[in-house]
Amino acid sequence: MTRRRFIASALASTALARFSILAQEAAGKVRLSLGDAASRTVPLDYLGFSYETTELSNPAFFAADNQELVSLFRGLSPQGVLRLGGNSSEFCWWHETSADHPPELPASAHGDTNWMPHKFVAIEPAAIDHLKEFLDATGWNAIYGLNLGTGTPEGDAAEAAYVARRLGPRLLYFQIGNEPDLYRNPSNGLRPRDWTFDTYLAQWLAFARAVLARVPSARFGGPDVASNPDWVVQFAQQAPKELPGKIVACTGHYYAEGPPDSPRTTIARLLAADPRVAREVPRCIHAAEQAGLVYRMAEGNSCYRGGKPGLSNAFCSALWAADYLLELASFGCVGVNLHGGGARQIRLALGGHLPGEQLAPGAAGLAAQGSFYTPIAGNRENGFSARPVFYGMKLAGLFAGGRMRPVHLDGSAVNGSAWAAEMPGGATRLVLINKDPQQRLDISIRTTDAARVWKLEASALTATSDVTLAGAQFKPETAWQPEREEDLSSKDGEVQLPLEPASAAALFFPGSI
Ligand code: BDP
Repeated sequence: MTRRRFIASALASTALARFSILAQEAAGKVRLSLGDAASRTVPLDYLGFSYETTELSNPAFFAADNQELVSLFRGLSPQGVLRLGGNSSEFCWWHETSADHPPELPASAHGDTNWMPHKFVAIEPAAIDHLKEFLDATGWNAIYGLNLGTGTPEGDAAEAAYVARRLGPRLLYFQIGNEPDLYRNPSNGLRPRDWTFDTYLAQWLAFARAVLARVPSARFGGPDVASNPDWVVQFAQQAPKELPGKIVACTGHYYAEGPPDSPRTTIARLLAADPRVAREVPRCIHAAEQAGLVYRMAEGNSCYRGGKPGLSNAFCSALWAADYLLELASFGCVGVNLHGGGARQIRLALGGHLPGEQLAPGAAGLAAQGSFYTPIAGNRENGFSARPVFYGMKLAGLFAGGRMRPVHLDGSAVNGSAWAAEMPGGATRLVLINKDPQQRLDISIRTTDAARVWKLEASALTATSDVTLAGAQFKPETAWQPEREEDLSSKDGEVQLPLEPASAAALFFPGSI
């Protein structure tokens, strides 16, 4: 998961690409124009969260009467995708009857150099019953991760049968195994060193066939890799031939930075473009589409190993998330799930480690409210709140249902990006992001139409609590509404937007521009 530094060297001009803004006119001045809309639509359920499966060990968490959590899910999107999985999905066992038992703990599951759970957690039917009610209350659907690492085909089939029966159409598909490309690494250790894609696929198919024997209507996504795009391509090419019509999605994960204790995990690097995304994600999407599948980024966030305090929970992560989610949408990715949940669950998923806790004074107190990267912090006892990254997701979600349009920028050396979409009915939406902490960006758009503007703002890239979108904060007790909408009228055939350093804006035009 190493990250290569991006050196802006040329103005990206390919359709639907991400644009770096290069020196040309006076610093900070940018002229923007749009190309034709893409043929595909950003799905209405583009946004999603990913949680550890162990979150289900408390059946009161994903429950319809957990009103604050329901409200924040609905506030993010009226329809989204909740993915359950992560490392902990490999160490959960299905406890339906007294005959069910946890598997043997693998020999690898101990010690300081192993980053997988070191104990098993039971999931009981009541959690699935409540999950169904939670999904109904939010309007969301689910992707459910089954245990390949330590599970058995029969055990998974029994769990899948209950989950499919209970969730019904709210279940989009199953995944089997989390990040199997890492199983052979000593920090994971779920399989021996000679583990390959071929051995993986053979085992995956045996599990999928066992599930299908119990649940003929089951659908699957995979391979849910941590970082190996070759496995995605191989999965797309081989798995659907073995199970025609049963596999619907390819899935992968992406963490922009990490680990949190590395000196290289900085805000500056988070906000610089990562060429790995533009290189590898389109390749995975292409492979999926060749096989008639979609591609979803089912897990990820700003920084792996639980996130980094001061970065993952700060405003910089909102700007990162808006840009990253829209970049993936421009490639044709059908959705992105950002990982989070309670620090307790993430620590357990990482073999008892949560390195961010040692990094800053107060970090342990912060962890008491949630993992550092979680978009929603809190718990039922103390209430829930939206973290900055949530706001970035919300901004990107404004394009759901629209068709992305390529953006052409002529401009100066500022770290920013611009995204556009044609919405149903012909309206145009823009998201403009200024990631530069010092330089204002003056954007001009040639149009005679006026725009409505929502600003995404905070006092600094490191701000953790004063983020607003259109002047309003997300509060679990009330439905979010914009409080400060600005109107930008056109003068001399141009709309001019001054975009403050470290901020973003959504522009709404009533028609095509
Ligand atoms: C991913 C795992 C997830 C972890 C996350 C992390 O799937 O369970 O919580 O990394 O490192 O690899 O934070």
